Amino acid sequence: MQDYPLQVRDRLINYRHLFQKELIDSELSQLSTLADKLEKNTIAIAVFGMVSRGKSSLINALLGQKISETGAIHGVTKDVVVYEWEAKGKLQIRLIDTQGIDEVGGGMREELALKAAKQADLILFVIAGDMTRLEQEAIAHLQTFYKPILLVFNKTDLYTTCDRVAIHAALQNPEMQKLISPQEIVLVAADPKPIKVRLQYSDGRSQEVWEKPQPETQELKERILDLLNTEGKALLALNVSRSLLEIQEAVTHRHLQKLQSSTAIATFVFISEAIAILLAPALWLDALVSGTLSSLLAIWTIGKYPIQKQYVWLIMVIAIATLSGVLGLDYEVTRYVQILWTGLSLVVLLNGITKDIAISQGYGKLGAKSLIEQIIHSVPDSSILQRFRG
Ligand SMILES: Nc1nc2c(ncn2[C@@H]2O[C@H](COP(=O)(O)OP(=O)(O)O)[C@@H](O)[C@H]2O)c(=O)[nH]1
Ligand SMILES: [Mg+2]
Repeated sequence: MQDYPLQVRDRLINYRHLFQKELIDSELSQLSTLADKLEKNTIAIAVFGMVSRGKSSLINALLGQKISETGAIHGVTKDVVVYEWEAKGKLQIRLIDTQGIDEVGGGMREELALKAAKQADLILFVIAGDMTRLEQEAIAHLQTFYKPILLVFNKTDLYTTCDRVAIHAALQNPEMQKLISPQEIVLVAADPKPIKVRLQYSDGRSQEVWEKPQPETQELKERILDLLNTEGKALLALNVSRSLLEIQEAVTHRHLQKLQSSTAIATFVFISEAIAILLAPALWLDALVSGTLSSLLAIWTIGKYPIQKQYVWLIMVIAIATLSGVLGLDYEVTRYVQILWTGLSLVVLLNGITKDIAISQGYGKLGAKSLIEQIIHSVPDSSILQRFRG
């Protein structure tokens, strides 16, 4: 398999280098964070779901100790909380606890949870029984960000084996399979309820006591570690590409806005030049004036878009057109040739900028989009990323 993290890193660094001037501070620091993530191979796993499904309990069970606060009341987990899990080979794993997508005072916290989910390379979506509409919508939404999801069916201790099988089967119906494939569903009991056990003593006495069963999360743990082992790099590369793409889209948006104003200015310059050339009393004078104006415009535009250096030749063309005017070649011909040159060069220049913007936006050498597609198309059929091929 290709070393995708390395490829993303190259693109990220080159992009940063080329567009240094155009990137705002928050984007620059985000790029540093992303490069760092690639450097350290940090995988973030966000635990997501509705309130009281046992997200915090699950994290405690995975960590093997009670770190995250849990409870029956709404909104125990106040913020997005990050825990370091055991380092697995070269990967560093982070578990991110989030608030429920439906918690009291929703809006803001939901946004926070979503932000955490966006940062995540893998999502554990915790449910505890049949899925609600909100849960289905949330999963579909997360998938639009190319987020691979393991569906964690928690609190299985509350169901009889029969009910458990029925719910599991329901989660695998054709409608549901559009969201989650059967091999992406894992059953756990993160914090099973205490059960009554009867102790029978040898002297005939017996006593009933409450005993707390061990969490049942071993299968999930193995599934996660196995997944990271085979797909960790692809997940990491995909997620960083996705963040890079977001930055590229923001930069492109700003470019396009600038381009609009450049086009307006260029049109204005061209029309004034054309009028000036047609009306000018002395050819050498208007040639000088219009040549200077066009050159300035070209330099200004090229300066705005550093990758436009290849259009420097346009300045030469404008200069030659100007020179032909100054040298006083045939008056009529020179006049029209000049207007033509100026107009044409502006069109080529603006066109070039537009094209370059389109390239840097996603599909070009530096674009994250093409890389995302490459990654998704190169994964084996058994991959959790296979779902995003469509
Ligand atoms: N019976 C049972 N209860 C659980 C299980 N996991 C969590 N709970 C309980 O569900 C409640 C909510 O858990 P919590 O982890 O705070 O949910 P969160 O809001 O999703 O973080 C707590 O009272 C937990 O003890 C489980 O596997 N079985
Ligand atoms: Mg919680």
